[in-house]
Amino acid sequence: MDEIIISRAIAKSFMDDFMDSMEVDAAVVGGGPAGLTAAYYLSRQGFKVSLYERKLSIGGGMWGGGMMFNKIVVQDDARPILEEFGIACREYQPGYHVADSVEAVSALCYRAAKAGARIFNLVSVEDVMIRENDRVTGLVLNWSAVELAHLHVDPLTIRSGCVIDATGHDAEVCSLLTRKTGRKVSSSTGQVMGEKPMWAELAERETVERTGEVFPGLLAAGMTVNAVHGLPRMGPIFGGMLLSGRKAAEMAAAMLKK
Ligand code: 48F
Repeated sequence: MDEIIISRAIAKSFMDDFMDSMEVDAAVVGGGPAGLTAAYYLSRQGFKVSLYERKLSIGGGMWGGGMMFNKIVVQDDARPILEEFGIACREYQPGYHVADSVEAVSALCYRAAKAGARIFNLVSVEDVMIRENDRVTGLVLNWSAVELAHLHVDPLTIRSGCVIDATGHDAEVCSLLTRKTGRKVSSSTGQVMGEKPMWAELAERETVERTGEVFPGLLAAGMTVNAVHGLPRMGPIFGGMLLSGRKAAEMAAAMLKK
């Protein structure tokens, strides 16, 4: 065993993937359930997709289920998505299906990667690229370690046909867009309004209904939708995240085909 060959294999393979991802069809920010689902459905259709996740582990807020009881609940509408991913679930009572959160995250991650999505963990999106036609055309990336250590290191940039903000409760891409450029997103105030108190039924319905383009070239999926539009949170029911991710993929695909 030669350590240098191992090191070369890692560095070269990573750089090949990174170089090949400099221009993609869709860039997903955030590796929670919404982002992973969107990445899977887009990749499965043959689109070139990269996903950036700030943390070491992919999965966002799904690992911990509810209050660290590592089970999740989904409603009837979302059960076919669990089945599509091969995630076992059982009906707890009519309309409420329970799955294991560790199995669910693992399956979402595995199937997204197998479908062809390039998943880059430990990478933070710190800015967007906007071009003359006032459209989001790419992302500005840096290592999360740089961010955490507050190092003054300039980032790198990728070009993308569209961007999906799936960064969860903080709606980070939408927030930085409004903050840095003064431009408005499609919420009623034009700003990221912030999520409202818990109301599972309403939040689950609206998160799916309001999933979509919030600025030219930029779509919101998952909890980002609730944060942008000032919708309630829903807690550990995850069907809306999966359905929103799938809808974002459908809308992105339609946009890319134009
Ligand atoms: O928070 P997260 O799981 O968002 P989601 O997919 O699902 C929300 C649920 O987990 C739950 C809920 C609904 O049941 O209330 O909270 O909408 O995943 C978002 C991921 O985005 C990453 C973050 O680390 C997390 O894993 N992230 C956030 N900002 C950035 C980022 C950024 N600037 N760059 C890269 N990754």
